[in-house]
Amino acid sequence: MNMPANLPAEARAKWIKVMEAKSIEEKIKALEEFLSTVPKHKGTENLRLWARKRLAELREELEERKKRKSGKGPRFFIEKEGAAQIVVIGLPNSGKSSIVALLTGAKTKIADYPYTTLEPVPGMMRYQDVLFQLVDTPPINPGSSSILNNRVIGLIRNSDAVILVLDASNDPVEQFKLLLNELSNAGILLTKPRGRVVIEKQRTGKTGTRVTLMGKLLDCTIDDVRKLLESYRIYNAHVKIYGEVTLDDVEQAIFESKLYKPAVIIINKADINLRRAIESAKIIHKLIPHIPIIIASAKLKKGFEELGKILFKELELIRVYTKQPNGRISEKPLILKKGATVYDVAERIHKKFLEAFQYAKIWGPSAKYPGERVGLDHVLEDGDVVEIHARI
Ligand SMILES: Nc1nc2c(ncn2[C@@H]2O[C@H](COP(=O)(O)OP(=O)(O)OP(=O)(O)O)[C@@H](O)[C@H]2O)c(=O)[nH]1
Ligand SMILES: [Mg+2]
Repeated sequence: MNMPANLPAEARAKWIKVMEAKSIEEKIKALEEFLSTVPKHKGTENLRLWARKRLAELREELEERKKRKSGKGPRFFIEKEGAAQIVVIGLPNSGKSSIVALLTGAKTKIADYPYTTLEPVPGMMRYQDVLFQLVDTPPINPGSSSILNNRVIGLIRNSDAVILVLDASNDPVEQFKLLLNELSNAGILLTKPRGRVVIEKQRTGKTGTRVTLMGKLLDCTIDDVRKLLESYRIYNAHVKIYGEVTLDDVEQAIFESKLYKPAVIIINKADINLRRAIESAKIIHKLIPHIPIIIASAKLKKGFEELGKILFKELELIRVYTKQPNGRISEKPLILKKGATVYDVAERIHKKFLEAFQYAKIWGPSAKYPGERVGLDHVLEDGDVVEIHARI
């Protein structure tokens, strides 16, 4: 969604109410009021579209909650388990359930007709010593704002990554475009933005707005950022800028409208039309070069060998093994984000390790030599062993 820069003051003021809403009911009411103050012209078309979609999502979420409270209806929220939650999406009958069942053993219904799956079904998939949670989902019905579509979008928003399942017996390129369009309408990006803006609103104290530059602003100054926030009546906030960011990006961050999710494409049913699968992979690769593509067949159980490794890489994870002085190395790794430091490990083990921290010893890829002594800000790599020494 591109936010029009010339939104009237009244609409901006209403937006604050949306941001400050604490309950879903409040948010719905505030969003309705906001929408009624947005002038109707071409420049605000995307914004109005987005706001209406968000409203539909919120209303459904409210319905869901009511049903859940009364014990009726399916749950459309899956509790996260394992190293990451990966939602498997696709058009009807593409083989999503077959793939999730094959890779996780989950008991999910498979049948030769569309709309077999009506509720999300989770299962665990193993990659070396890492477990990923795959979630089978109902099919996406392109171009409709059906309840199921909104629910799948909701699942994606809450997930760590998506797998797009395309059907080689159909037209995979067309399916990919339809899915991509559906996601982008819902504000979900599969392409990593150049930069990232985090806005932490502070409710208490009159500290003013602080801007921290971890990256750079491309077309504006820190002062412009502050002024923009003030035009939305945000006076107390901490704005963090990562990577390369424009003033537009800051405005979109105010509206919390875009979400990036790492993605992997599976072109399934390659047993039916391998040539088309390969041709389509080439075309899709040209469209979006950075998304990995797997050509596979759930029926023949072939082509999924690299999936775990690819997911691990796309999710930008590392495994770190802990060890007590003179003790054994833990069997289970800690799963951390790339760029994590000894600080993150100490914090994960126990807060007291942070307070009493003296030094850490490191073995593995990030160590200059086995048993290197390092401090809290040492950046770790996949496969490191960490031994923390603390005054305890
Ligand atoms: N030939 C072939 N058939 C497959 C393959 N994967 C799945 N199928 C068949 O395709 C049909 C649909 O499979 P499902 O796994 O139910 O597909 P789905 O995407 O979950 O379908 P919905 O839940 O309705 O969206 C079933 O008849 C499967 O047996 C494959 O790799 N090759
Ligand atoms: Mg299914």
